[in-house]
Amino acid sequence: MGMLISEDLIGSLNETARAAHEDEFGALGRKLERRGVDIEALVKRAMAWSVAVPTWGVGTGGTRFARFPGKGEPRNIHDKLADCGVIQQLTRGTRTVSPHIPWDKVSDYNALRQEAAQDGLGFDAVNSNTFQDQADQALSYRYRSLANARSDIRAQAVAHNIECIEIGKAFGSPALTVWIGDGTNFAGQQSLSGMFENYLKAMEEVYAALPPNMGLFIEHKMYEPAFYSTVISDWGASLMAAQHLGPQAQCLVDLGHHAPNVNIEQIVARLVHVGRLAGFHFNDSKYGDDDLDSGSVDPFRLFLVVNELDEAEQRGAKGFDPAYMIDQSHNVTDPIESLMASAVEIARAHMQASLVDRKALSEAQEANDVMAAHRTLKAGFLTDVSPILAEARMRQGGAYDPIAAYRASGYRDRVAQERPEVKGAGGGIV
Ligand code: AOS
Ligand code: ZN
Ligand code: ZN
Ligand code: ZN
Repeated sequence: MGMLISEDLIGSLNETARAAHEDEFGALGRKLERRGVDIEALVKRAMAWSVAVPTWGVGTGGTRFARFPGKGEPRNIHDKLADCGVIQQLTRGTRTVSPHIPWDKVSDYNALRQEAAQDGLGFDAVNSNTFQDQADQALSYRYRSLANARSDIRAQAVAHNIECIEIGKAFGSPALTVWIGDGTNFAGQQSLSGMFENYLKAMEEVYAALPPNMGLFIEHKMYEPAFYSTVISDWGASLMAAQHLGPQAQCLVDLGHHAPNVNIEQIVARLVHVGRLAGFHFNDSKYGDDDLDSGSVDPFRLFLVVNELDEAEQRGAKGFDPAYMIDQSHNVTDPIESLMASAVEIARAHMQASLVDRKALSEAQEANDVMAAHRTLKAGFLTDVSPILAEARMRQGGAYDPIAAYRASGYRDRVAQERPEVKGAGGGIV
């Protein structure tokens, strides 16, 4: 498919913005120089950054109450790849997609890999799905999957995950991500310890099917869809499972999957310490797993999490190689716009964290100079790094303003002509 948005259009819009951009980029460069920071090194760092887009994220999400589809919804994985290609073309910071099985099921995964490569995309972790029933499925997951009390249902869930590993091999995916909805809604419904043990036994079989270069990412979530108990509810259960399974198992942190006010950056620090941080699902939230756009509610919290990652990277923490993905549900915006804005906000947090003077910070911490330490950290957050992000995008052929370029391109109207309108229905997508 190649370039989805006209390169001439991107180029001419960038030219229009050029004079103002150079002025602002120059001013930021001088400001950073006074702090002893080389802006050129930061631009290179920004250019190397990438976060994966989930294939399901380009479709309109929903809640359990309703879904309101937009114009030109992607009909299949091919349309989804095209939309992801647009996001990458304009932002140049989303080089991979994270597929979901069975939603992205096709007959030839190698062909799909080629197709994605034409849009400049590779594949990130494969996500399995045993939280829904599929049409052709023998046994129901109503009472859940890998932790089910029934061994035949567990076996079906294991087989699905092993199929996902096989698909991941064809994609060149670095990992399989397993998030399950398993848990209970009634006290006494199941044995709390029995469910965890069933889960571990089932996951042992999944783990045994991994090729040596593939990770097994365990994603915890405090509650929902199960509301009384959840099998993998927190990083404690996740870490126990990972340590039980072996070195290829790691803990994935979704920012929406914790109790309100939990210090997620400290969880990150603990998982880095033990060498088990698989990576992230980025989003923002106010109450729970709201799946709002990254950085839209509390950009400082996003910064604090990314700051922990930057700190771990700078000091060369052992085994530190996390996978980054966006995991959001876009209900009231064009998903392509939301994903581009989110990719930019995550990249912004990465740049802000890169600006933290780690030496000054550890000196202030050593001296117990609380205010100096805080101000040193905050200085990163308070720097407007927009010109660096724009420069990094434009040097790679991306857009000065991705959303403005997307709107000017008329892409959504164009695809709406080929993609028939879908009517909204009830229950949505997580
Ligand atoms: C569910 O709450 C999790 O965030 C999952 O990571 C993800 O949203 C799901 O696997 C997508 O279907
Ligand atoms: Zn109500
Ligand atoms: Zn997630
Ligand atoms: Zn979630």
